[in-house]
Parts: sequence; C-alpha cells; structure tokens
Amino acid sequence: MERTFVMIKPDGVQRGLIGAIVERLERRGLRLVGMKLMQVSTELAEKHYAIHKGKPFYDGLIKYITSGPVVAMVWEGTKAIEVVRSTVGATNPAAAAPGTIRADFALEIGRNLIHASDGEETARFEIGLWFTDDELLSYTRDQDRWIYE
Ligand code: IDP
Ligand code: MG
Repeated sequence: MERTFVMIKPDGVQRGLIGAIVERLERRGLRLVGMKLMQVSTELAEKHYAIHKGKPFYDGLIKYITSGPVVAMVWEGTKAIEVVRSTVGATNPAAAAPGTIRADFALEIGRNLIHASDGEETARFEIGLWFTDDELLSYTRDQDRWIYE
C-alpha cells in the first residue's frame, strides 16, 4: 500500500485546524501510520524545501514553516500520494477547487495550511527525512474491509 508524507503547517496548528484536517483524511479511508507535533529547525526546513532554494518566496517559506509547531504525518492507502494531493487542493487556495482542504480553509498561497508529497520519489525522500522506521506503524483497522476491496 502506498504511503505519503503530510504536514499541517504552523497556520493550521495556530488556527486550531488539526482536527478538521485529520478528519478529512481519515474520512477518505486513509490510514494514519505516523504522527508527531514538532518545532521545525531551519536545517530541516531547508532540506525539505531544497528544490525551492533561490525562488523569490524561499526565505519567506522557511520563515513560515519554522514559525511555530507543525504536525508531521504519514498516511497510507490506495494511491495515497495522488489521493492526498487532490484532497489538499491546488497550491494557491484562491484557485483550489471547492471541497478541497486549501479551498475550504485558506485564502493565500503563503498560508496554505498543509503540505503533501507530490510523487513517489518525493514521498520516499520526505518520509525518510521526517520519520525514523520505528516511528511508522503497520496495522489494520476493523473497518478496512469496508474501504479496501
Ligand atoms: P505545493 O505545496 O502545492 O506542493 P510548491 O509549489 O511545492 O506547492 O510550493 C511549496 C510551498 O511554497 C507552497 O505550499 C507554499 O507554502 C509556498 N509557495 C509556493 N509558491 C509561493 C508563492 O508564490 N508565494 C508564497 N509562497 C509560495
Ligand atoms: Mg511541492
């Protein structure tokens, strides 16, 4: 089963939206396999967003992600990477489709609440960057037979 890395950014924590965001992913049928509340160091933020280094928004992005606690998570499920990305919505909340997390709870690109891996390679890299193997659990839920055929 596919795994993807998801982070509730500092604005999501400050705005009291941890529960609402987690609920959306749980309701979809995805399984939470790792979760921690953490203060991100500049070093970790720079590694996570290395591909954006040099872009005009980079410094602000590092400041934003290190500005308060975040919730780092790994979610598992059928096509989890793609499904979480589409549940999260477009990068700019103002352009995100209604019903997505970013459209329903945010307005601006620099305060878009949540991060999700954008492909298989990124997911592998990000899960390894944020979690150790023993922080990720493998288990099933009784309800899974009603979600997974
Ligand atoms: P993604 O989060 O949807 O994958 P990326 O293009 O990978 O979007 O950008 C990473 C993050 O950088 C965005 O989620 C957003 O927080 C921030 N960001 C991207 N573009 C801008 C911008 O033009 N202004 C401010 N922040 C931006
Ligand atoms: Mg991205």
